[in-house]
Amino acid sequence: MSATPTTPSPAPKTNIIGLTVLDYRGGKSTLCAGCGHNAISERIIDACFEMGVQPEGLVKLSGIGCSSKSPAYFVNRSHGFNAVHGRMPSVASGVALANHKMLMLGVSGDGDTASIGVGQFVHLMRRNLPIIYIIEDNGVYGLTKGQFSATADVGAKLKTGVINDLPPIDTCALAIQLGATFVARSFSGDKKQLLTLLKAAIAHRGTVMIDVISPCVTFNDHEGSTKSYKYLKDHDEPVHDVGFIPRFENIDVDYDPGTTANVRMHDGSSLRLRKLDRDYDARDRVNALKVLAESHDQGEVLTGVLYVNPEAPTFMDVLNVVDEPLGQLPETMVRPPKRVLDEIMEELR
Ligand SMILES: Cc1ncc(C[n+]2csc(CCOP(=O)(O)OP(=O)(O)O)c2C)c(N)n1
Ligand code: SF4
Ligand SMILES: [Mg+2]
Repeated sequence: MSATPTTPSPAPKTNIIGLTVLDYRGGKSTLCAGCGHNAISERIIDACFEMGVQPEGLVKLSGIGCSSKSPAYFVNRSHGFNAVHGRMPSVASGVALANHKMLMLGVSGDGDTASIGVGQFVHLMRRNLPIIYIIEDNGVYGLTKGQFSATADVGAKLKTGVINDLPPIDTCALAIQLGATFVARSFSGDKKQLLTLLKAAIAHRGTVMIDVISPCVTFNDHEGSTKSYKYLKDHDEPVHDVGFIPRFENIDVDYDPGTTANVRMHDGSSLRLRKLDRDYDARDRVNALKVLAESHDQGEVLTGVLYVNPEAPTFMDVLNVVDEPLGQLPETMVRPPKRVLDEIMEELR
């Protein structure tokens, strides 16, 4: 009896560097099923695959929290550093200085960033260090059973009935005010928008800060929560449709010049902002702060690219860092000769 011929399965899709999406996978998530953080990890995998990120050229950084566990769930083949609670920015600064050729991706939580880590966060934002800094924002400390964080809205209610009466820190407004050069807000449930933002973030040179509302299904997804799936679905207000054109794809010019702003990124790719009824220019910093304040007063969650400035010098430009990674320079280049050290000692006499 002859065996029935089997049709070969199609070869998996590969990206510009010949890898499949499986090459960007991480370990199995131990977070709660339905946690917004899991959806964000999936989008990071898709964005790295679609942008052809070299896994070994990626450094994943985080602090402490459910959100900060996420880097274990994407791009296994990269480097990773899980810092102390709220202290990821100083570790990231060290990594950037040691090897600025790496792509740096930080994942933090609203507690890790806006509560214990706010001191480090503000200094990171004012340096324009090349890093993608994602806040997985659920308004609570998920890992320690759901206490309010500093991004919780006034009047938000915990499962236990406790009401928050302190005003929230708007991390996007803070980042814009302090000098971050790509500031966006999104929602873990908005696959298309989040993927587009992450792809644009990978192409940006400078500090990218994306606050992603990411519901905690275990402690903050009930009636009265302002970071729940239902609240976001009812109050999400996109500032524009976001389109991103990577440099290695054909540029399909299907925009209307009267209603679209194109922003050219440093790697030659461009970010396309399609304005809807609101005449929004993401390059206007003062206006970005104004619309954020207005939307907050109206109880809206503005999503999209709120502010972008692709021309600002990065921390590496300001420091005039040599092109070769500092961590790879030979000792002969980093150690001053005895004569120079003797001169310094002489000056100190
Ligand atoms: C120095 C220090 N203080 C407190 C804690 C306890 N702790 C662990 S995670 C966490 C908050 C995490 O909240 P968030 O960053 O919002 O992450 P989520 O779990 O909500 O994703 C706290 C207070 C700690 N680990 N270390
Ligand atoms: S406790 Fe909340 S934040 Fe933590 S994994 Fe579960 S749903 Fe996510
Ligand atoms: Mg949190």
